[in-house]
Amino acid sequence: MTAATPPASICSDPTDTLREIEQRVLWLSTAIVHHANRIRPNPSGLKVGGHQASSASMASIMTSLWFQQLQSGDRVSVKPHASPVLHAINYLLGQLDEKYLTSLREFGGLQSYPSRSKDPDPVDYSTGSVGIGATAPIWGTIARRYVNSAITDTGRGRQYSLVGDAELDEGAVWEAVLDSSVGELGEIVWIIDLNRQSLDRVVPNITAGRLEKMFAAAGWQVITVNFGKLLEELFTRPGGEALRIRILQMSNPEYQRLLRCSASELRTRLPGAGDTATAITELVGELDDRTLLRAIRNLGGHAPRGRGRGADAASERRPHRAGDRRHPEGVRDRHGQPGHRRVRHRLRRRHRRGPDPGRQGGRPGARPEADRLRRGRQG
Ligand SMILES: Cc1ncc(C[n+]2csc(CCOP(=O)(O)OP(=O)(O)O)c2C)c(N)n1
Ligand SMILES: [Mg+2]
Repeated sequence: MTAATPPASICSDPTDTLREIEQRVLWLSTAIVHHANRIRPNPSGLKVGGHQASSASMASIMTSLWFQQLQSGDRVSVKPHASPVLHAINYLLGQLDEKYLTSLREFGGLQSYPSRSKDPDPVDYSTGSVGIGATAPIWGTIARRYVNSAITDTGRGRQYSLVGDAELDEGAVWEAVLDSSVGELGEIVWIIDLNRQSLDRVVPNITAGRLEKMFAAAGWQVITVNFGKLLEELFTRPGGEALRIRILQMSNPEYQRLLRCSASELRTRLPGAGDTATAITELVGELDDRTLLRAIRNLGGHAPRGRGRGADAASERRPHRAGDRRHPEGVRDRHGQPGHRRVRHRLRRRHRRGPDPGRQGGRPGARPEADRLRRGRQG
């Protein structure tokens, strides 16, 4: 297996360049799974597995992150099912030998899920157990702040969690989101991949609006990047608002079905049966087949400019985005103190109180770190 041939031209528009890279990442991540299941000899006949759709929904986001956004101090926790995307990116960056591309889920090869200890290429966080990967960067942030304030300056950076929408079923996620000390960690950025799928199944009732409200209620800054440039432009035309509402209100299975329609089927199905059907029919009647097929899949998560907008709008003071290295003191918490100092004070208070009893016995189920943070807040 080899990567696609080099681009015929170096594109002057950075968005076009990103698009070229994204296509390679998408192809490679799909091919990594395909090869493991359909090409590699499998004498035992045991199922190999892998999740191509789960990688496809992350290809644009991860391309934008790695090739446009990330800086040296940043760390990323990648949702389990997107491990082929991470390996494809590492390969393109020269950090993974080509021989591994044919080794997904093979003994000694690329792991099913990102693994710091077993994968041969750089992985910031191991994420096999859903929920753990999403929240691990919180501990990474606290650890880095502590090391920076108590031992030596190791630099700063954002801590990204790339989270599957079905990962939000995990209780550990909401325990972390609701913890008020997490609200002071401005480096944290979670990117939720709302692909409406879980374990290759379309989930009928994941509603973006409800999730937005849950994060916002916990004090997080929420930036929703729903649509790409083409759809945004269509929404400004007569019938556009009706189209926007129709897409937002349709069920997940219906939307997924439209992605597999021919242009003529789409013209029949997309308007729906509501009062606005005529307006939507007239609007899509203005579009040629190719534009119509592009429009229905023109979501924000696949549009580099859309993600750029989201990143630019993110605050440095609340989770979702902060901790810019251009600010030497780091992020200020709501008391006006640099956040890392606050963590240091907590740890000092604990030190004066003596060792943590939960840690002494090493009892199963003890959660000394969380307990310590809570006590620190009260003390
Ligand atoms: C604690 C735990 N429970 C269950 C699983 C099995 N599992 C693996 S990925 C996943 C969720 C997949 O859905 P999502 O996060 O939305 O990713 P997508 O496939 O859509 O990319 C689950 C339940 C797991 N890995 N860990
Ligand atoms: Mg999903």
